[in-house]
Amino acid sequence: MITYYNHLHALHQGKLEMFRGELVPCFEIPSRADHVMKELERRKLGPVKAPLAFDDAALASIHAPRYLDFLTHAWDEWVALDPSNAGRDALPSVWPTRTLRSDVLPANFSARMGLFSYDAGSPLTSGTWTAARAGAHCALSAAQEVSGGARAAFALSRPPGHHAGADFFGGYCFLNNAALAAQRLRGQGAARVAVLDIDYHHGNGTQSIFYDRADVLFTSIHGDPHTEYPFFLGYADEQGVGAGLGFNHNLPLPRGTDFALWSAALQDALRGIQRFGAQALVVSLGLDTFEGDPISGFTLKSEDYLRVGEAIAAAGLPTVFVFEGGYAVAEVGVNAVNVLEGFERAC
Ligand code: Q9C
Ligand code: ZN
Repeated sequence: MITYYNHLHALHQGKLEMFRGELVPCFEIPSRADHVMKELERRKLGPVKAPLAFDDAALASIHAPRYLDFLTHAWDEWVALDPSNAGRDALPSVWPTRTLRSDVLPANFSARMGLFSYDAGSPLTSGTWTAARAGAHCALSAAQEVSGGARAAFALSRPPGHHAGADFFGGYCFLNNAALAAQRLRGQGAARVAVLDIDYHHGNGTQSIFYDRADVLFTSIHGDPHTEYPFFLGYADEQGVGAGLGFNHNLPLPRGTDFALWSAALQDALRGIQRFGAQALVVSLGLDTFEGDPISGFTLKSEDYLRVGEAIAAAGLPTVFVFEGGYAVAEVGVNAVNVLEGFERAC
C-alpha cells in the first residue's frame, strides 16, 4: 500500500508537558514516526510519497476559521509576548469552563491558548503549524488515493489528530487528520464513511466533529473514560444527536484488557460498520494499546497487530489508515506495520 509521509513532522517537537503537577519530557516525540518509517522500508510495504498540495480551504472542511487563523499565527504571537519565548514552548494555563464565556475571542494570547484547547499536555512549538498542516495534507492525500480506487493508503504523520476538535487542540493533537480524510472521502462520492478509532484513548475530537451526522459513523474502542484520558467523553451511552443519533458507537474497556476481550470488541465494531453500509473506512491507528505502552493500560502484543490488520481487511472496504498514538517508541514501528501487513496479506 502507498504511504503518504510527512517529511516535516519533526518540526513539531514539544519539550515538556504538564503531568501530575510537573513538567515532564513529552511522550509524543519525532522518533515515533521515524521508527514506523524505518520498518515500512525494511519490509518494503510499498511506495512512500510526499503529500499532494492542498489549499487551506481543505482544512476548513473540518476546522473553524478562527481556530485555523489562531494556529497560523500562534507561534509568532507567543514570541512577540517576550523574545525569550523563542526558547520555550507555549502551554495553556486558563480555560473557559462552565459559567465562563467562550463566544468572545479575547485579544490576550494566553486566553486564546485556553479558548482553543482543553489540556496542558500539548505544547505548541515553533514548527507545530507547519508540521500539523503537512500531516493533514498526508491524510487528505491518502483519502484521495482511496477515492481514486486504491484498496488502502496510509498517512504516516505526527502530531496525531483524533483528540483535536473543530476548534480545539489537546491530547497532542492539533488538526484532526482522520476527520479530514473521512470528509474528503465523502466529498469524493462515498455516501457513507465509517471511522474506526483503535487508539487506546477515546477519539473525542473525531466524535464531536461527526456527532450530529448520519453520513459518518464514528466507532471507537478505548480505555474506559471513568479512569482513562480524555475522561470527559467516550462513554457507551454517547450514541449521537439529532440526525446523528445511532451513528456514534463507543466501546470502552477496562484498564488491563487483553487481546481476547479487545478483539471481541473489534468484531462488535466491525459488525456495526457493516450494518451501517459504509462505502469507505478510515482507521485511526493508535498503537498505544500495546502492553509496553508507558501511558496506557491494555496488553496487546506485537503479533496481535497482524490479527488486527486481518480483521479490518475482512470488512472489505477501501481503507485509509491514519497514524495516531503509540508511545512504546522502540516497538511502535513493528506494531504499526504489523497492522498494515496483516491487512495487505488478507486482501
Ligand atoms: N502524560 C494520543 O494518543 N496525557 N494522545 C496523558 C500522560 C494525554 C494521548 C497523561 C494523552 C494523550 C493521540
Ligand atoms: Zn492514544
